[in-house]
Amino acid sequence: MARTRRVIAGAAALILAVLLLPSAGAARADNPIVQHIYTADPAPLVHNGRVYLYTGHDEDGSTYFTMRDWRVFSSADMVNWTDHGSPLSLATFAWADANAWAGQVVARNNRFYWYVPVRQRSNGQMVIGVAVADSPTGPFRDALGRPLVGNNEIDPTVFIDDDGQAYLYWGNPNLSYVRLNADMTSYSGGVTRIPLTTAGFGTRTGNASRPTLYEEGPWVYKRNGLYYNVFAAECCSEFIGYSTAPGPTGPWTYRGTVMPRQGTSFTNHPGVIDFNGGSYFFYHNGALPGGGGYTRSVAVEKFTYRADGTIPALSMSTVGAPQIGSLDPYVRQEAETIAFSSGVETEPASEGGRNVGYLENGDWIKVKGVAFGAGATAFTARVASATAGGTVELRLGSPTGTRVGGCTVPGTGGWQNWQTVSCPVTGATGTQDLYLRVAGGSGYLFNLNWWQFQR
Ligand code: FUB
Repeated sequence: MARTRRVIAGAAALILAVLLLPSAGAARADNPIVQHIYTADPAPLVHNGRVYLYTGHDEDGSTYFTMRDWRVFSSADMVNWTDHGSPLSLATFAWADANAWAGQVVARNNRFYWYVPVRQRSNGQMVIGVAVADSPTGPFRDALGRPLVGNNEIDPTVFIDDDGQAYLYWGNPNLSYVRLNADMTSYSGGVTRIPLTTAGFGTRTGNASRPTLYEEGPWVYKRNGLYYNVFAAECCSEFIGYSTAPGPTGPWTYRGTVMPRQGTSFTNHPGVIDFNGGSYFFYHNGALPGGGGYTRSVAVEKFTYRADGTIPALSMSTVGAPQIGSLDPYVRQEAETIAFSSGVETEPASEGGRNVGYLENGDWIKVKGVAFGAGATAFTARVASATAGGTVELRLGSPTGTRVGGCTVPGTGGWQNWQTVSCPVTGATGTQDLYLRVAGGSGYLFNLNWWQFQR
């Protein structure tokens, strides 16, 4: 079968946009977090020293919220993100037929529960489904074989209080919640609607049916004894506002703007975590080439709460969050661990996990903050090629930076026929941004599964 390639419109414009960004090393773009597909509706989860970032997936060229699956990425340093693919899709829910929209994952009982809004086939209404997995990267399975709850509204957020009581909130245009049972897949009591008062959620003018700023996308959490509800406000376009409360069910007090209307997406969607001593705000915009309201991209900013617990107003940036620590090149690294890239795609690898593929001459992967220390002497990579192969060039600082090595990749007889190649390295010392640059003839050259340097 012919090898096909999903092409994000304007890939050439992406390269141009990246080249036009500020050139100081620290200011090089790391937002949006994912460059090879459009992502939306970020839902970060901290687990075992990593951030797992669950997202929706806007289809290329979409002119509506055409979304069929969800995606997972993870990072230990907030800049190099590993693509774990799609462990949950509409196909997981036999009773759903469309709208894989904004969800959230929570961990409990050594399991991971993913609450998502989808359209129920039988009546065309939006409902909330729940999938469960034994690992944060799945695979996820339908926990119930039916919706958990439904009132034709969207955007679940889930929160487990210190006393073990879990709450599931959701809604647009209303805001409702249920008390989840300890099994996380059933609830006790009925659906409670949170009063949308202007004191609680701010005042919207000119829309009699929606008197408050609350629109959709709630993200509820607790920090230092204070309960937060960060949400998409007004429409359209949306900004991000937030409210606080002394308890999980209110009463809520509107606190102001977290992120003003920015970017080229008319929606935005919050996800907030504390990780490794820092606080991080995830959101989406239309920053990729071809990007917009239906072709969005997830990004992140680091921030600091004020002493009284309020959140300062944040701006979208192309810089993103600072790196936590550095990346060790002397242990095996997945090729799909990427700070920024141009021209690459990822796909399932026959050896497990994913590989980077559809690589053509000039494509590159940036891996940020690679700690070479006293110096690397060699580079090893797991490669495959159904054509004549090419060269994986090792460059520092930029795609055209100092070349410290280059491994020849032979034809291996197939895109999933894997071989290990090695080559010498000179001049890779200290901590550097590493660029794996693809060189060769025309067409697709080779695939890359993993790589590792030797001292
Ligand atoms: O991604 C589809 C919908 O757009 C989400 O459910 C909303 O929060 C908005 O981001």
